[in-house]
Amino acid sequence: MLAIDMTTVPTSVSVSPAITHPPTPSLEREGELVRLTPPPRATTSLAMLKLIIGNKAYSSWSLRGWLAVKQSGLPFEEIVVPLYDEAWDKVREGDEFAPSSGKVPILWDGDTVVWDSLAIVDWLADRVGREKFWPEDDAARAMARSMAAEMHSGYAALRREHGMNIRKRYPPAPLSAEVQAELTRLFELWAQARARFGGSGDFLFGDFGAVDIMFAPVCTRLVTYSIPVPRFALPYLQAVFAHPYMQDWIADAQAEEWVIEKFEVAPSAAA
Ligand SMILES: N[C@@H](CCC(=O)N[C@@H](CS)C(=O)NCC(=O)O)C(=O)O
Repeated sequence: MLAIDMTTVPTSVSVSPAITHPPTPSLEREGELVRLTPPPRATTSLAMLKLIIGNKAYSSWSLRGWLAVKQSGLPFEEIVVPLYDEAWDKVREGDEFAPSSGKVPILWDGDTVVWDSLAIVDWLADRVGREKFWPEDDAARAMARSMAAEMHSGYAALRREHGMNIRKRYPPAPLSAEVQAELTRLFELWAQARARFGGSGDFLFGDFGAVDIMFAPVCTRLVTYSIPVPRFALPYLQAVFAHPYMQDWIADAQAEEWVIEKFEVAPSAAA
């Protein structure tokens, strides 16, 4: 992991390795040199991916982006930027943050940028093959895509009231009606996915993929806040936590020294 402090965050896009191209055919026309084809552009595939993320302890969207890049199998440089510290406002104004308007995760693929976790999943699926992220079966894939999108746009109360905090364990506490309703919906979808498409695999659609990536921070919240989980979901949670990528992320989160006080507040006090 490359954890860097704010002063070393690059403020400009990294330069791709030098690439040599075959000469472009050209012709003379009335003394003017005219190119027959535009000069070939450097393909993004030759530059190493660069992923900018926030604190591993707290940044749930960063976890999704990071898992997606890991799942792609592509080599990448990882830049961890501590959120909301004294340098944050300045750092998020930097060139590399501009496309996302200062939010993480941001994936630079050469001179191409993708931000927003679900877009990053899709970009990488296009790059390395859909099968690494999405089920092959049409009905399964339709449900998987819907669930991933629903996670991305929904479960607002759960996200608001139970922020991700990998390092923390709170005792069980009453849940708001909104959160309870969202969890009912969530477990219903998990149960359907497992029953219809889980097969012999450990994850929602069998193999680890985009849907598990999108729900990974929910899994950590369930543990952090000691939220009761239906029996069928326990093996799924265990599989998510046992996944090597999750193990790596959690170890890094535990080792992080940054503390964001506003995210260290017990949910009852926060409500
Ligand atoms: N919809 C975006 C959400 C990105 C997001 O809100 N990231 C948070 C960190 S978890 C962030 O950058 N917050 C900093 C800020 O809003 O100033 C995604 O899917 O990536």
